[in-house]
Amino acid sequence: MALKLGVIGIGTIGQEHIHRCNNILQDVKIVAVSDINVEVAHNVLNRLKIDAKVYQNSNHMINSPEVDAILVTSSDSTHEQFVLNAISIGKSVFCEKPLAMNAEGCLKIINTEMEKGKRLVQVGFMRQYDPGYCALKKVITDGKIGKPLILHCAHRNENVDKNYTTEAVITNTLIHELDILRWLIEDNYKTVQVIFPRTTSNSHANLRDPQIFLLETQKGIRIDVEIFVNCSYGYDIQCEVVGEDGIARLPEPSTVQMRKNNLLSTMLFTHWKDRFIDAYNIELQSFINGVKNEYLTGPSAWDGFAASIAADACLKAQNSGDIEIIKTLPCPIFYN
Ligand code: ISE
Repeated sequence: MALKLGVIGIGTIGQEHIHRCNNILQDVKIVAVSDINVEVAHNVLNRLKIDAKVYQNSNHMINSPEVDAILVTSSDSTHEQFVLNAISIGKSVFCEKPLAMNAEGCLKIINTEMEKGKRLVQVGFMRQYDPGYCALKKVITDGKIGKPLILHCAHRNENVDKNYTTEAVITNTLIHELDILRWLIEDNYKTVQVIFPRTTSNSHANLRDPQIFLLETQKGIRIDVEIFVNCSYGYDIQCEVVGEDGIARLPEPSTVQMRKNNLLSTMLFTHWKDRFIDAYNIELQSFINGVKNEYLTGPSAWDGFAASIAADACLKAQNSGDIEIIKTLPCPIFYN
């Protein structure tokens, strides 16, 4: 029997997930969606040719016996409460990142999940399923470049809208790096400092762009992450690991090479939904299988919490200009 899903929020990622659930993935059906704007929701469902019930009140949808599990794809600041509402009645939730706006919010989710006695939450850290990052991790864990010493990373978006702020660089974008780098090198963060280079003239009033995050891990690895969300040339994710015996780089996604007009070129993606399409498909299928088998294995609420502890320190460092401590807690057996 197909897993019956209800989706909260039908922005870009909500629409992408609805489409993949009903057209690409196995054993799943979108039966309901909720959005404050019911008319827009109906229009989106018509366009996607999906027959699902539309709710204005997301909590009514969460409580509906017609819905087995929930996808939270609403705006970032609403995630925490929807996840809490769903897991309090024992329903599994796939929640887009960030799990909550700070570590305190993630901790509430962790405590509720642990009280329920089983994993109910998977966080949308899709890069853990990206074939490129998985291959890079294998090179590191196989010891091919020796112990990692330094990581150079960049996360560039072509542009962002006017609502995007200096803080959102951390809570909405850097949060992916904070998760994936911790996963990649199996280490926790110790400190962070934020550097603001000259701001691009493509930015706007409430956004300092680009920003550089200098992180140190507990094993002494140094990481620099450039976040540049108005880079204007495309969507570009870079990661280079400098090890004792060699260097390993995240592979470029493969696109066709062209020779034309005196140029040798390959296409760059312009949007994250295309760059990470395989990872999104695999992560969501893993959630669906996990709920059906009553055993979730994907990025957990603890991963969401660990990334948010680091994000909180990054926010502090943005304001202080100092090196801020990242206080990591030991992971409970429940999440091992
Ligand atoms: C967006 O929400 C994502 O999750 C993308 O992966 C990230 O690259 C982008 O910066 C975010 O705004």
